[in-house]
Amino acid sequence: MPYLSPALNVMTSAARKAGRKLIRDFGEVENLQISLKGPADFVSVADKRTERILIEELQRARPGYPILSEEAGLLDGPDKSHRFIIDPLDGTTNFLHGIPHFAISIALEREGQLVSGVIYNPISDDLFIAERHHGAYLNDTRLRVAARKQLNTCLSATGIPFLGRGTPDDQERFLTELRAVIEATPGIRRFGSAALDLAWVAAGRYDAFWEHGLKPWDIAAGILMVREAQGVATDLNGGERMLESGDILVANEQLHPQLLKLLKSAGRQASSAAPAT
Ligand code: 2AM
Ligand code: CA
Repeated sequence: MPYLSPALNVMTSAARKAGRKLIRDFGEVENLQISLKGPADFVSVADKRTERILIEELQRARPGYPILSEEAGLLDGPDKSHRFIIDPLDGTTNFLHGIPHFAISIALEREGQLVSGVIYNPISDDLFIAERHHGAYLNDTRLRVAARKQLNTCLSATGIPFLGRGTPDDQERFLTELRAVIEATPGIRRFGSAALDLAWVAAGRYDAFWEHGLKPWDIAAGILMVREAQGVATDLNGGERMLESGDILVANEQLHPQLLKLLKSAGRQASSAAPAT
């Protein structure tokens, strides 16, 4: 059975409570697909409502902790040694299109270190949890990253830049990376929820995941999840500044250095091809 610290217990029940609301709202979105206006406004209300439930639950149990949240920004609190980092709905585009692949993500930092994480897909009822030094679990099953060692067997997930996000150079770098990974590996997936991508690497479903320009709430819980499943998580320079830079690569110990080398060399290739400014 997984070890549930008191904080992880609070985070898990907050995620489950908010998840029940998301399930009901998701049913409504499926109905709205056929309306001319579409479900966009409804989804943004659903997103904020889920955030409110999470914040209420977390604040009730841990009133002094600051909370960094996707919609509300930073809600400050007097306890400077802790911070919750939450995403009420990761995979909004999937939710909006009636695709049942999205999650609630909640992380807890203590003294600047990630100590607890929850990623919950309410539709599949997959509850991923991690506690520093106590492992990562999917429901009651302990997680371990996959053992595949070679790039020619490595299934990766990634995120594709969208809605003009990033500069043309960022997009060029991504396309160069994509080409390098396409040439070296048997498959790449883009499922649209960074939190679930990370949880799935922890669960050994994907062998690796990389993306640029993510936000702390997309990845904080997932970083702990992967590490507690014996995986390696770094930024794309091989450093620890994932939350600051928004760039991330996760994989097992054998694949991580191979992918890092591949992606770095693709990044160099893209920047040397870019016209001087
Ligand atoms: P979000 O659903 O909470 O916004 C994947 O690329 C990550 O980028 C997701 O975790 C997603 O988080 C975020 N994202 C924001 N806008 C997106 C879009 N239009 N398409 C795909 N992902 C998007
Ligand atoms: Ca997100």
